[in-house]
Amino acid sequence: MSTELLNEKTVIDYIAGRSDLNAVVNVGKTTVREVGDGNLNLLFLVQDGSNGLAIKQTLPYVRSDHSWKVTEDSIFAEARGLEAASEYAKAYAPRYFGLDADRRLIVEEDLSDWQVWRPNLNGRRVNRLAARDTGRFIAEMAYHTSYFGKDEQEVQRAAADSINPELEQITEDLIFTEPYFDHVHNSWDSRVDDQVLALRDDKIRTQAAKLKYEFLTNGEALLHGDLHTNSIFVRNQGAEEDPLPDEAAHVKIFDYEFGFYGPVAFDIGILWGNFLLAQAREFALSSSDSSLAVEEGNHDGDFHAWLLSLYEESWQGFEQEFRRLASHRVNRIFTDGFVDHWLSRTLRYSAGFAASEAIRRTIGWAKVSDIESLDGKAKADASRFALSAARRLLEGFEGLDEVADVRRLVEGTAAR
Ligand code: SR1
Ligand code: MG
Repeated sequence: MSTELLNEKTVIDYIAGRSDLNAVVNVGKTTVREVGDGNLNLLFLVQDGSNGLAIKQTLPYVRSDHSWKVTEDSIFAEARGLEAASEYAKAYAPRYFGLDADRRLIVEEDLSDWQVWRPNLNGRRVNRLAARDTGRFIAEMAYHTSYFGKDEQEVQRAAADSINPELEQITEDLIFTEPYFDHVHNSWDSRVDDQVLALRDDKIRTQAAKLKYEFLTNGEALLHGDLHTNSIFVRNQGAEEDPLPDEAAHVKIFDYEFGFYGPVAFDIGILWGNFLLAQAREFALSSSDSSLAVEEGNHDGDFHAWLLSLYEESWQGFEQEFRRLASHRVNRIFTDGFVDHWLSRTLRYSAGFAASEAIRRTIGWAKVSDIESLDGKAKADASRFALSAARRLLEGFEGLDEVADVRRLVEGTAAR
């Protein structure tokens, strides 16, 4: 049976009944707005003029398709992820006020003075160091939840406690299977028919299968599980004369409901796949005469160069932080050579997962505004770019040696 869903009125009664929450916001002065735009949750922002809270409650169905039933137990994955991030990557996690298991909801800090990254990317706004800090976040979670930072039995217990099969199934279907077959969830601009049909080639399916198998079988660390640019808050950069200091946290990571023990490369790859989609949009806009092409105050050449630098910035943030933490690793057979080997392998699979994400966001069920908000030729151009770059990554991910290869490969797509 489903849990009773809150609405903008009942949220106030709910907070009034919880002394830990009504100590944070003044119930008599609160306003409540439901602002969720994810597929699986309601999200209420509760503000009293000075303080705020965010309440996230799972829906028993997909928001845009109520006939598609989904477990409400994903709230437990959300809670585990928030708890782990608060412990291991505190600077990058929203403050967590706990889980209400009966109501299938969690309460966290209201971050509405931050901005969601994807709309900023779509609006050609540069967010310095957001990629670096997302890389650091991934490293901190990866180290502390894996055999690098914990002893073997602790990892195995944590992995057993973190199973999330229903939500993993969504990922397995939507990312790793459906785009490579004729499926009712898929749709695309007919101008890229040739590229979509070419994804059904046996060689491409084999590459997609290698990635799906890695996702299914490599339970090495607790993942975020859905680390796209709508799961990342970025921050105002400060005034030119008083910029946000480099050592401040430039991101807060939210929406942990897809979390489980999986390959660290999956989180990096989802992030990179979304950088690739932002690039596809940029490619399409700069080669079209759309009025969106150049926004005031933003030289598109600079923005394009910045976008291309994000693979390296995020990887360096990840690698440096991971190596720093791994100097204290608990498993003494993990030599320096093994750390190097693990990082190289993670880099290659990250590039592969980036391809899987870019493909499914272009032709599969869960599309993104980077491409969907374009129309006509620009949309077709962006789709063509995304599919073409993703195909090159899918075919070549196993041969990549360094992160600059990812940028080169994507840059090469633009020139084709
Ligand atoms: C039914 S859920 C569809 C997609 O939305 C989520 O954000 C995940 O990316 C999932 O694949
Ligand atoms: Mg989400």
